[in-house]
Amino acid sequence: MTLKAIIFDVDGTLAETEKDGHRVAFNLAFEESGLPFRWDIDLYGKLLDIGGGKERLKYYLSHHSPSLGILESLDQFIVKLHQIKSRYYRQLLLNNSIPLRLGVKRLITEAKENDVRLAIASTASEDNVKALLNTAFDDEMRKWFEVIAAGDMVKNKKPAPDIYLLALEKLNLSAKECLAIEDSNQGLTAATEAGLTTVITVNQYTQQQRFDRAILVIDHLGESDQPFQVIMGNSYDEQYFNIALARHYLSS
Ligand code: XBP
Ligand code: MG
Repeated sequence: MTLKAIIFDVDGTLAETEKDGHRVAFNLAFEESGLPFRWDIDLYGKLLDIGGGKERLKYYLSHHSPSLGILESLDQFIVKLHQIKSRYYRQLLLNNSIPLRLGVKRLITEAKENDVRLAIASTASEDNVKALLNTAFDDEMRKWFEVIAAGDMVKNKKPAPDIYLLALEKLNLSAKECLAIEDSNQGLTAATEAGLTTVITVNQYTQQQRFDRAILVIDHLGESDQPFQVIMGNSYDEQYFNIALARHYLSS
């Protein structure tokens, strides 16, 4: 099959947003709301198993809520807390914009030059995905992402395949014509269950995870002068992830 589109995960894949972005924003929201706990780097790594900020809050708070004296329903409380968190997250991006990972800008430029379409499939809420795209890309490049599938657009978040199926539907393409780029095990499950060939770029939080169903696992997308390290898979002698390599995987 010819490669028609690349579908990118956002958090951890386009940029390392979790540790210094989302996590910090959650803690600022806890502080503003008078909540007595904070999420340190290790704990947050474990909580990342729960996809979606509201779902992560619900999981954590439901173990602590009896002692917190929350008067309204837990779901209402979480919606408000998540709004506060999202405000802080967007402020953090504006003040300190979190850089794109190595090779991301080059790959999407190469995709555009080769008429390979671009899409997003993220567990994060749509506004938070857009906030990252707005701060990390210029006006022109941002428009290259013609499909954004995110957050509550589907009922079941990753590892369910729903968000990838929605991205494929919006692209009007079959899974066989697209490649997914992910950073986590849940993301890999979601993408492969949707039928997508998937490449993993690991990060600090995901490097110990298993990626048996990935076609390629690398440390980052790389650049011509900064080669990637192959953790698993055949890189066909390429030194960095490019469109030629992406095409190999769909044709093999
Ligand atoms: C990552 C997530 C998100 C973020 C928080 O999504 O699981 O929930 O941690 O974002 P992905 P929100 O890797 O699929 O991009 O608070 O906006 O949910
Ligand atoms: Mg991710």
